[in-house]
Amino acid sequence: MNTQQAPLQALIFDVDGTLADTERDGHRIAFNLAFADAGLDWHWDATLYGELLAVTGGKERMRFYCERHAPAFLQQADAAERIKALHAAKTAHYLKLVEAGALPLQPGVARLIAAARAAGLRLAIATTTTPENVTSLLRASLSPDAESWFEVIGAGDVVPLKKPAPDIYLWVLEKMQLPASACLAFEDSVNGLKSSLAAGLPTLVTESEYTFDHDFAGAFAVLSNLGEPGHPFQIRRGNVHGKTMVDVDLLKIWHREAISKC
Ligand code: XBP
Ligand code: MG
Repeated sequence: MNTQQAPLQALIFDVDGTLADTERDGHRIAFNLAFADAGLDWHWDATLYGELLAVTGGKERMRFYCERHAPAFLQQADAAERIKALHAAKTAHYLKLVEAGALPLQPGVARLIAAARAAGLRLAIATTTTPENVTSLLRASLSPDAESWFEVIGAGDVVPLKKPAPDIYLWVLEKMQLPASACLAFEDSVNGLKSSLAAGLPTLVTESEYTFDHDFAGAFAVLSNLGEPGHPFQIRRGNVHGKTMVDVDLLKIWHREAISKC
């Protein structure tokens, strides 16, 4: 079969902002706890953190912060090791927050994942965050065995270039042995969208706390969230074909429309 006409086979999800709103009350808190543990006077308030989110990846984000606010830190011969150690401490704090149930899933995520599994769609993850953060969130918020629902989990430093580079999505596609035209991606940020689009993936955007004002040009639809029964999504852009929540039928329609334009 011509891959351009391939039916929808797989869904590839971003994690932070897409599965759960993890940044302000998760990653940010964990960074600040790690800074305090290390005796640093750095504190990332919610506004500053929004600016720092321009850079994906925790180690990269700390370096970006230092370049602007603590350049002397980077002059140290062991700056890279110290950033690595801070990041390990941050991950430990983040995992505790996740395990405590501090980061609930976005509306419609559990419902759509269950429906996709029931429909036989293959599932994968493509994220810049650390692998343990993903598995822990899946276990805490979906099911103790939810990690096994995802055929491929592409995360963290498995590729050298993080989003907005396409590398993590291309890595996942390669592992799944699927063309981009057989998949849909789910993203919440402009960096994520650039990454998925550059990998050739038709992409649905659902907004998150820090991303509602991003420019989502290129997404086939932009919604407030996936919607739940009785709690419809709000449509920012795109044709939802009369639906009030995203379901597998709607994904198949969007996928057909997207690949017919390729
Ligand atoms: C998510 C991120 C991540 C987390 C931090 O971006 O930028 O870096 O904030 O994770 P996306 P780590 O949703 O586009 O993948 O600290 O584990 O790197
Ligand atoms: Mg994201």
